[in-house]
Amino acid sequence: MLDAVRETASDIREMKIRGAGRIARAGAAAMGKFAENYCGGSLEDFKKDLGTARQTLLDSRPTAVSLWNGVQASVRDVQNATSLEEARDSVILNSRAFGEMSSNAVETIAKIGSRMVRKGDTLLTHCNSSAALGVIKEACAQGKDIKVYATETRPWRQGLLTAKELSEAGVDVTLIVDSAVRFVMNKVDAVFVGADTVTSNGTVINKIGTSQLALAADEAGVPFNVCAESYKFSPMTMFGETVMIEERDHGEVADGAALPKGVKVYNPVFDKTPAKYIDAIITEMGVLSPGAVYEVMVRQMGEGIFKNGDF
Ligand code: RUB
Repeated sequence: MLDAVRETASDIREMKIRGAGRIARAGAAAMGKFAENYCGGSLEDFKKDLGTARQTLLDSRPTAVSLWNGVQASVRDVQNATSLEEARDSVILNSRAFGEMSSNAVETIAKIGSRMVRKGDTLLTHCNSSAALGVIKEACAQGKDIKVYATETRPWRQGLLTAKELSEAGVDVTLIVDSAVRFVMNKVDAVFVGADTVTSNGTVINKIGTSQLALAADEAGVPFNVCAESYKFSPMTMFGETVMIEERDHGEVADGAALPKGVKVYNPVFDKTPAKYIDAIITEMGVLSPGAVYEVMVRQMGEGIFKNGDF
């Protein structure tokens, strides 16, 4: 029964499924499928096995809170279920609802964000974010005649996926190496990137190098916009938890043969951009300033969360 969940977790770990929104939807869908195929005995057994499925998915990649939120949304009503059937149905329905909400949120962000793009603008994006690319493709579809610089995004080179996707959508796209960002920034009118996690103080965690884009944008006076569905907001950070930055294998940076003897490799794959460098966080609820994230989180979770100092 756990095989399908393990397969999804492995696809996420190996980045066959990647990007914070996609892994959240895949995680929620895997929970739904697990419930659908469950043929164990009691409600108690189901809760135990569901807990294992949940943890298997959460252990796949540590940084994007979207995965946690997707999995959590799927299981949230199980504690109130009085029968196995009720518990299973709630997981199936909640996982579907999360998937739909997530896809709709990306579409809404595309519409909202595209209004922030002017005719003839040159944009810059980093990595491969469906939310940010949604904005860019929508602006292009509106005939805004935009140009886009896409960073290569070492070491995994997600920028190639971005360049392909934008080119296929008819966008005038130019690929640059990551170290060219500061040099090209004076040709750029606005930056649009995605997010894996947004903390309660408005810090954005996204692909390694994002904070360098933000610094260069700040220096050049270029607006730095983050496209993030609200399930990228991390409730844990309200209570002091820090976001774990994933480190991946050194082989992604240089394979064994290319690496001189005795040389170590450090491969953190996300970084943190402080709120002061962010002009706007574009969500499905509208455009927020980073300083508004805390209030939105409180509203989303309800004031009751403060009773126990926990979420
Ligand atoms: C992907 C990445 C993306 C965010 C947002 O990193 O950093 O910018 O996940 O993506 P990786 P989206 O390739 O390591 O998963 O907007 O699609 O959720």
